[in-house]
Amino acid sequence: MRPFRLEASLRVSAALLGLAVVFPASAGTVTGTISVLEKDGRQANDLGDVVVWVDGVSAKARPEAKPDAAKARIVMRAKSFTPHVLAVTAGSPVEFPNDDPIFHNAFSVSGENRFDLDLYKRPKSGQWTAVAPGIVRVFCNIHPQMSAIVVVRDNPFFAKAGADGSFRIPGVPAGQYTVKAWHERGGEGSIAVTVPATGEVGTRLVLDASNYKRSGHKNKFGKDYSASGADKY
Ligand SMILES: [Cu+2]
Repeated sequence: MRPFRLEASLRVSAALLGLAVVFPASAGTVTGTISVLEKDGRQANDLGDVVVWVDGVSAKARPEAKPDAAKARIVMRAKSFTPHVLAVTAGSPVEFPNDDPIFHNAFSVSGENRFDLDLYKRPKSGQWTAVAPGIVRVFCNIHPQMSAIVVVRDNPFFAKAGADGSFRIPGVPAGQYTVKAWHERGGEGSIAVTVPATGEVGTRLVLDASNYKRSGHKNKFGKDYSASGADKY
């Protein structure tokens, strides 16, 4: 009876806090810091674009598990996607409102998450629903400089790092997992962790961006962006 009561009391607490996540009775917090080292050994200045996740948690991915998942959005403004990096669970809708008075498009050719929202301008918005776990690279078919990344996960245990590289993922069911971190230039890194039944486990990961080479991308037809294309809109 005792474990049931404990769980029941946690459910009530979660309900009182307005949280959609029902933490299991035995759950710990994964916390830590991610570093991304650039060519000259200095720290990257966009650590807030690092996504950290706990791999292999059997808890089902539920779009409602993250309180803000239903409102996930990437705004097109001043010929740029903001935020540049977003993390959601598979099945979550992502809105792409255009805040510019000119046409933009959002498309991806990233595997199962391929999509194309066509052309629209302010105040219209488009929506895409994340399909499969993975890294989704989003571009605009008119402006080659516009890019965003959506990290799609199969469980709700993920976080974006803070500007200082710190992160915190609460409510992870106790057990042994791999924690992974991903950054656009630093790539993916991973480390094994044992999540305790209560309390925290600290971890630290360093991603190496020193070998990163910037490369261009094709438009949604798999062709090079033409200089004249942008003039049409
Ligand atoms: Cu555009």
